[in-house]
Amino acid sequence: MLSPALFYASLRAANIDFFAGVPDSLLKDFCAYVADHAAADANLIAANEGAAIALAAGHHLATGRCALVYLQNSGLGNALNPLVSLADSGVYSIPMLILVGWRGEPGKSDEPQHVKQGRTTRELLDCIGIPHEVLPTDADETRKLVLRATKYMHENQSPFAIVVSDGTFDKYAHVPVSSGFEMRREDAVRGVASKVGTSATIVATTGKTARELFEYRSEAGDGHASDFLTVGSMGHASQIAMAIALARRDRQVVCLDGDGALIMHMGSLAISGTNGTKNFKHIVVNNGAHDSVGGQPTAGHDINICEIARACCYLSAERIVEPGDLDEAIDRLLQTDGPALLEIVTNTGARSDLGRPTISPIENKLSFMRNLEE
Ligand SMILES: Cc1ncc(C[n+]2csc(CCOP(=O)(O)OP(=O)(O)O)c2C)c(N)n1
Repeated sequence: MLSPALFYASLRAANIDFFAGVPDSLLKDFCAYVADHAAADANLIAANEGAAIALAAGHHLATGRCALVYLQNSGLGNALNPLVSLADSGVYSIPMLILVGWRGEPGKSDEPQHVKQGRTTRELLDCIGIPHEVLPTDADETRKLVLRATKYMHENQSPFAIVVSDGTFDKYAHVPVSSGFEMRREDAVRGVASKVGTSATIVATTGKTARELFEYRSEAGDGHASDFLTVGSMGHASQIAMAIALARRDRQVVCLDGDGALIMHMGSLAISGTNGTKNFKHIVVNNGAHDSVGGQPTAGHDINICEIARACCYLSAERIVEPGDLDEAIDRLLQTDGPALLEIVTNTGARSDLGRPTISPIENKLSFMRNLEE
């Protein structure tokens, strides 16, 4: 295993001292080390992976140095456009080092949403002409790789990628900061699912929200047909929900979103606010973190999501913090005309024994579509 400290030191020795990215579970120990050791203004958790590429580009334009961009391979799609139309040697030719968490690596078992992404990660990098190597666990080999990458970036003035297999990094003891809020995401998810029941439709966001919803439904004997789990496609649950709400105006359609996901594609709020129908209800469980992949902070607790929603033409937006307010707030949301938003502010954290959906995405889709036809 590789020490995050050693990798960080190798990067610093190569003059890489600006970091931007979207966190990933495979990179969480390295990301936690960077968070504890880089200055706050030298480690920006970006809205999405494309924005992280743009931050690295801006850093290079201002300083002439290369930044490190960290991302899960799921985020390569978000990064693709600025990689080929900004950083590419045929356009502005901007060097940067890209650290890619390799979910779904061939030969390792992973969730369905990671399988194709994992199989095509290196092909995708080949296809856009970004050279890449797998991060070794040996200290000397790692230092040599960083030197090779640096030499390439300087000589070619273009990006280089390092792909990181599961289990590469040693554990780094990171003490998560408690925001002090009483509720946890799971309290909110369970509260919503029990109130909304199965007559309404829920579209849940990527990560532990969908997993907690799935577990609640199994325990409650509700079945899973009224929920769409959106196991991948982070940030897009609200638009899936909105289009369902448009097509099925007789149904309450609830998007159960996360703050990281909301921020990732925040532009969709404007579209939901201006096109969302009466039956479109948007719940954001705001724990101020990318909790599902290690608890790295988002801007969620610093921004005013309700004000943003109102400014985007949502007809109403309410924020609750106290567990005792949850039931009534959900009742109000369901009774109010949409597009309407409810922000539930929570702390981070999840049960360590949280399970994963035991039905496949296709089973989820088919039973969900059958349920919608009823
Ligand atoms: C495009 C993309 N980038 C990154 C990820 C990795 N990822 C999965 S869940 C998650 C965090 C989601 O944060 P939030 O929406 O706030 O929900 P929370 O986990 O805090 O409940 C991340 C970064 C992903 N699945 N897809």
